Amino acid sequence: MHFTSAILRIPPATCASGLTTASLGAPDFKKTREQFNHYVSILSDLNLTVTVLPANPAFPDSHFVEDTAVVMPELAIITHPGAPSRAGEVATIEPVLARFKRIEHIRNGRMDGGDVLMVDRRFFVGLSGRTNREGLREFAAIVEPLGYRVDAVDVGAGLHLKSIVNYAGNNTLLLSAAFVHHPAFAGFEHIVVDSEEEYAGNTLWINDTLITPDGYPRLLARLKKLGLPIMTIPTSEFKKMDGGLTCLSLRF
Ligand code: CIR
Repeated sequence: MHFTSAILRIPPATCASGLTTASLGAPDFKKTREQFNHYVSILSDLNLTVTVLPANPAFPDSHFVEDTAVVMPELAIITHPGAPSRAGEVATIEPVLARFKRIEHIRNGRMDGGDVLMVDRRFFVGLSGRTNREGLREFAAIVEPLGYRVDAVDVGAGLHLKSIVNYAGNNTLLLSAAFVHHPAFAGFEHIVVDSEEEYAGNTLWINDTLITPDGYPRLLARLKKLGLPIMTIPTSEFKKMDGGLTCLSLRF
């Protein structure tokens, strides 16, 4: 697994009107943009070719671009986001991804990209409030013939699978305690993320560099033991809208 490109979308001035379950107050627009710019600069510094799309104020959550597609070496799958207010976001992503990849679609089921974790030739797909069994079935019908293994994981109360399980390189998963014994994750090393630091479990792996939210010292100490380069980044404004680091880009 090696990424050379990323697609991002500038947060819109309407970003405080997006969906959230957090009780952390409204995000500050200026600070949101600053944190976004910081994220863009980190991906560029890691030598990814970064495509930054214009803000789309009609869709307040549209900078959480990860939910609109699943991109893999062979093709890109345009999802069918589970939240009605986000379904229209895919229309502006498809023509951009079509410049890079053959396109497939989730048509009848529901799926958010935040529920899809790719680790080499495997996909873990969260069944959540946003991704349903029909979405999973359609997804598997596209990727299994290409030689990928697909495992379903019931996300329970979390927003997305990647709110609670992420890949940190070196055959290691960061996961919440409740998922440690899930059979899908057998065969991996585990770093269990403390419940108070659960948000930081959404750490981003880019070609063996880890990008992790600022302000989560216990997880940071454990990540350091992996021996990979680590960068920390402020995420307070995204957290207010249930957004983490993986949500802000499509990487391929
Ligand atoms: C939403 O609820 O859809 C957005 N406010 C946050 C989406 C976060 N996306 C992600 O974790 N992949």
